[in-house]
Amino acid sequence: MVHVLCLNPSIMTTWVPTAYRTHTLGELQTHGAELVGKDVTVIGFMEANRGKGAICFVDLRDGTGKTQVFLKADNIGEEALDTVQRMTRESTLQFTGTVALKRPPKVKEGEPTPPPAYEVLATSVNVIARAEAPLPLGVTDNVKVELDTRLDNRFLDLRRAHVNAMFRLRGKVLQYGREHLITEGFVETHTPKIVATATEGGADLFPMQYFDRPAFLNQSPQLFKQLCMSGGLERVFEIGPAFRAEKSDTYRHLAEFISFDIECSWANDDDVMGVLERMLHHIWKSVAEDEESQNLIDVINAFREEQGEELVEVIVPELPFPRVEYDDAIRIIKEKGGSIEWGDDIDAENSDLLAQDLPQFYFLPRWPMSLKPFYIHQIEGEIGSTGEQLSRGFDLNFGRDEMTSGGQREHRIDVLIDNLRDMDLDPEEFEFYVAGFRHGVPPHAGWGLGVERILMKLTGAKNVRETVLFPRDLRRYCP
Ligand code: AMO
Repeated sequence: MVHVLCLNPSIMTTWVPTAYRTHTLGELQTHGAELVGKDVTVIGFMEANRGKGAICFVDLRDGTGKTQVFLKADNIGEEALDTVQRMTRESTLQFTGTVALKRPPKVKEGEPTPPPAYEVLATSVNVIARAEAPLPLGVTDNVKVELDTRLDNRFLDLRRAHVNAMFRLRGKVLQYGREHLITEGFVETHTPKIVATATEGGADLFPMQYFDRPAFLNQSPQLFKQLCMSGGLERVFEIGPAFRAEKSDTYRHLAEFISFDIECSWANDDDVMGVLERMLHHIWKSVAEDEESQNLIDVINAFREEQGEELVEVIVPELPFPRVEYDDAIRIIKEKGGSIEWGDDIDAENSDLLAQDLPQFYFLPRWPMSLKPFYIHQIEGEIGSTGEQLSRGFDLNFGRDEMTSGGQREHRIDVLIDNLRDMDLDPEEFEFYVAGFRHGVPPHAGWGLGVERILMKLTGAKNVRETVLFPRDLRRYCP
């Protein structure tokens, strides 16, 4: 089955020819009428070759589309023709030739005539790289391949249209997210990934050697983005790697993921929930409305249809997202027969019960302080139904899965130090962070969003690894 590849060249406003091609294959199709009779040089992967004797047809694919190349012994010479006829699939070939209107396919009566297509009548060929045969996995065949085989051969897996579309869409999602935050006055920052202390708890740290001292890979930009607030940057965001040595071997846990973080001064938990829902609304709306993203979703759906899987529907979520306070969430889960007690974390199975009525995005605000990290602000004077201190920490779920954690932060240095001690952490070890609170810090709030989990929801992927080029998990760190 042949899928149309993805990028729409009409959206590329500044196409610049390169040393290896004068035109992309997508461009040949969208601008074919203007190019008929002109000489072009194109390059791509050979999906298939057909024809024996004095002629041959090549299906050539690049990152923007596909084009048929027609070879005739009279034009190209017998030796070149023979080379192409014996070429292996997925080899890289460069052709020079003339653009021509392709003969229209025969259509049955009553069926619509397809739009005109264009081909290249080749006058020369250059074999850039011959692909070894057999391929470790088929690029265009409709054969089920195990995820491990795919990840071991990701370079080839990526040539499959729906996989390629996933990563182009990933880029779009980040673009829309950035775009939105910039309109709300956020500035993009980068914080260190090599750190001296834990951020999110000691157990999940990857140790490393930093010259002659021990160090760690950072679990989250948390402490540094807060220091930016102390420094008066007011509104920052970061899209960068976070590392967790989690022993969880599940469909949604990675050892390295991309954390999309914000931190916002003079703001509380409600304020940053607003930023989050507006950003996600913008992302979903843009995917639903931007032609290029729609094209990518269509490619993903074409594959899903072939596999007999449910098609992805991009449903733009309504604003505001529902909010179910922790207290109420526990009550609802209990009413629905879930096994949970006040003070327990809400795992995916119990979230399934909430998701019966809330299949999309919903916030879970006001968690017990005991379940949240030391940097979260408590809600003065507010206690839950069992008398425990409530916090300004929240989660955002999509159905059963957690997408985001966030909250207002503790900005009062004395309470912060107490919180550290209460959680058996040594304030001395956090001196670089606590110091940022000594000279006054704006009240502030923020959140961290798992990019891969968002992509899962948008594309219907069942495993978070599908959304990562080269995933790192309990078992895999190569390639
Ligand atoms: P938290 O630890 O909940 O919060 O992480 C935030 C979000 O990151 C994603 N995530 C993961 N994704 C894949 N694999 C993992 N192992 C993994 N761990 C987390 C989830 C999660 O909701 N500092 C806080 C955020 C904040 O308060 O600003 C933090 O890191 O989608």
